[in-house]
Amino acid sequence: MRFSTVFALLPLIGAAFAQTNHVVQVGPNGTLTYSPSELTVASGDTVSFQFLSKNHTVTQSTFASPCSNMTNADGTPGVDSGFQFVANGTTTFQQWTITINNASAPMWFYCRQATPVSHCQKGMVFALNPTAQKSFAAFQAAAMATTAANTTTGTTSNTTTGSTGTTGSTTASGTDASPSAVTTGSASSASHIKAGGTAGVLLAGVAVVAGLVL
Ligand SMILES: *[C@@H]1O[C@H](CO)[C@@H](O)[C@H](O)[C@H]1NC(C)=O
Ligand SMILES: *[C@@H]1O[C@H](CO)[C@@H](O)[C@H](O)[C@H]1NC(C)=O
Ligand SMILES: *[C@@H]1O[C@H](CO)[C@@H](O)[C@H](O)[C@H]1NC(C)=O
Ligand SMILES: *[C@@H]1O[C@H](CO)[C@@H](O)[C@H](O)[C@H]1NC(C)=O
Ligand SMILES: *[C@@H]1O[C@H](CO)[C@@H](O)[C@H](O)[C@H]1NC(C)=O
Ligand SMILES: *[C@@H]1O[C@H](CO)[C@@H](O)[C@H](O)[C@H]1NC(C)=O
Ligand SMILES: *[C@@H]1O[C@H](CO)[C@@H](O)[C@H](O)[C@H]1NC(C)=O
Ligand SMILES: [Cu+2]
Repeated sequence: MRFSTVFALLPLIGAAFAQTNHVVQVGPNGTLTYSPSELTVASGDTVSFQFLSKNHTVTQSTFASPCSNMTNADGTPGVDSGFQFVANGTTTFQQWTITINNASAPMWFYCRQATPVSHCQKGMVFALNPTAQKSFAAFQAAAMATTAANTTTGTTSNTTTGSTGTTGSTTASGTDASPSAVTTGSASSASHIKAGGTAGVLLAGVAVVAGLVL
């Protein structure tokens, strides 16, 4: 009886610390896409973005403004991988990993590359834990309907907000992802990976992940 109780608890302990790493390819086969384009993940899971072509970013935005940087309620910016250039013929690729702290808060991302075309307006967006009300399809459709003015500061003639063309309008929708929704390693902590490598050796943001392994 005593032993069966102990063994019965083990799977629960394992589940409490279960943590899955999800891999998202950025620009596979030279396309302006994230693959997959949406994921449903659990709190504590990690998502590793692998930059496979061109010169893309993974940048947090909001459902309301898909192609603009997110600003958190406390004024800090959302997470951003920075530009990750991939030279032709590259065989090792940069990877950027984030840890999801709150699976109940959907998170929205876009590619900031605007040259020679806006990748976001081409539909290069990504969603974590979208909902029926706020779906990936709706998010991507809004991104593709974005005008160039949204991604360029200082050029809009819209003065109704009182602050010209900055990210002021994005703070209003910052509740989509609280500051605690994600923990991330910086772009400089991105690890090198080889094509076809396995997820087990790819984790960046080691400090966060290690905190879960007790
Ligand atoms: C990339 O191309 C390869 C070979 O054609 C194909 O197997 C793979 O599914 C493609 N990947 C994506 C994400 O389209
Ligand atoms: C990547 O794109 C950014 C933004 O367009 C640009 O500033 C940067 O120079 C590019 N990097 C390379 C290596 O071309
Ligand atoms: C783009 O800007 C327009 C006008 O300011 C705004 O109505 C619209 O919501 C913005 N769209 C996105 C996707 O940010
Ligand atoms: C978006 O965020 C990045 C990274 O912090 C920054 O370099 C860029 O200037 C921001 N873009 C806008 C339009 O604010
Ligand atoms: C890489 O190859 C593609 C396809 O051949 C080409 O369009 C692009 O200009 C090349 N990029 C660089 C940086 O050489
Ligand atoms: C997680 O996100 C949901 C939805 O935004 C929010 O209601 C909840 O307070 C958040 N939980 C924590 C612990 O931050
Ligand atoms: C100007 O900005 C306001 C507030 O963001 C928005 O409601 C309005 O639709 C915008 N007008 C135009 C013409 O973009
Ligand atoms: Cu891109």
